[in-house]
Amino acid sequence: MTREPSNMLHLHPRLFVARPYLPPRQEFDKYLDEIWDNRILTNYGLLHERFRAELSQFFDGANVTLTANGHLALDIALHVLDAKGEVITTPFTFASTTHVLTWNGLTPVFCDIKENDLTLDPDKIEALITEKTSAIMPVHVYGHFCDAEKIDAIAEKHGLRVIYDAAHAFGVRVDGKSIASFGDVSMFSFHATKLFHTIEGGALVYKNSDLCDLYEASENFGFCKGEHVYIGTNAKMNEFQAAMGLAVLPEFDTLIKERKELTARYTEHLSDIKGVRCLANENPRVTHNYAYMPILINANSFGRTRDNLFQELAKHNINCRKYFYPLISDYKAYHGQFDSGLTPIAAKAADEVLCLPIYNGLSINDADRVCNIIRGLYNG
Ligand code: T4K
Repeated sequence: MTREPSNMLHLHPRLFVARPYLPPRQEFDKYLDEIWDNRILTNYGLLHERFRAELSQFFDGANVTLTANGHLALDIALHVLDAKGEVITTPFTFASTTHVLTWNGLTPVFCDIKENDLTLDPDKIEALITEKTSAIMPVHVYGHFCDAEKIDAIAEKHGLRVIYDAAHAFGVRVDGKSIASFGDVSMFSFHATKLFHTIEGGALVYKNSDLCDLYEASENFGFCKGEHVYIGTNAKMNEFQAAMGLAVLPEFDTLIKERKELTARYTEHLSDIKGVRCLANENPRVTHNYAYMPILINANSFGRTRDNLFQELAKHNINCRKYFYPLISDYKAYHGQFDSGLTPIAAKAADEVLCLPIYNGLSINDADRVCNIIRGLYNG
């Protein structure tokens, strides 16, 4: 495969790692009309409650607390579950997962990940548990299902809470049941870059109905049934966000179908290139959401580093992302506090990973073009 001549580059539209799906305007407008009619903009309006009910159904009847974004949802979960001291988590994630711990005065204890799917390695958790450990916070990274049965069993044995960062895992099902059925609580992000979004937004999904009041009050200044029973923050989802959620949710199956086709195309065209590994969703128990299209570049076999490939693709107007580089333990913000040498698989993944464009509106031809350019850059 030859490289595209430089005078052709401008003919191609810019590709992004992610793009929000925007529903037909009339679908959104019909909810805006309701907002204009009743002038309730926030604080548990009708759209919020309708959206919450629809999501609860989507999550097999679980309890749902809607939030302004996913990060604040994690924050609330830590407070509600009374996390203290040390929390075992992965360094291979977005800043939010770790920052929410340190911001709350908790100590992240980084556990390495599994080579096959880059989720937390349950076999390495127990060695990290101390008398200060209060919780485990795994991440279903790229929507890949963590080894949740094992993680939950370890937590139960040691009396720990489990808060799943399921920011990427909306719609994933395991043995036919929602991925939110594991742990104490799961957090979903509805940020614009996510496959399902409410502009900004998030949700906590949990089974324990005894905690509903506490979750709800925690995002509303601690108000519960008209009284300040608890101490809380402000993380409520507003009516415009709920309107977007209501307009996008009916399209969920179509969006997943498009992503599945794109993923299959990428995988088919990239799998035989030496040094390129598609991080496949291989678990047969899992119905995937194809949230991201991560590949791992082995520089020795491919003949170029991940960083070089990233730059070359950018020259072709293809804007990928190094989700997740640098490893959180190597962030400047945490200088001198962690040793990424203790999580070698995560460190290697951070150096090799590249997320390719995947979103509604990206055509199969676009995916082919990305693959052809990568093939042309093979230098082994
Ligand atoms: N835990 C995990 C594991 C997470 O990944 C995240 C968020 C969270 C927790 C926290 O959830 P939230 O509080 O965000 O709900 C993006 C997102 O901002 C962030 O939500 C997400 N993870 C993270 C993985 O990706 P950036 O800095 O890469 O986003 P940005 O603005 O550079 O956008 C990426 C591409 O998307 C751009 O090239 C253009 C396109 N884009 C973006 C926006 C915002 C659009 O086309 N339209 C848009 O409106 O972090």
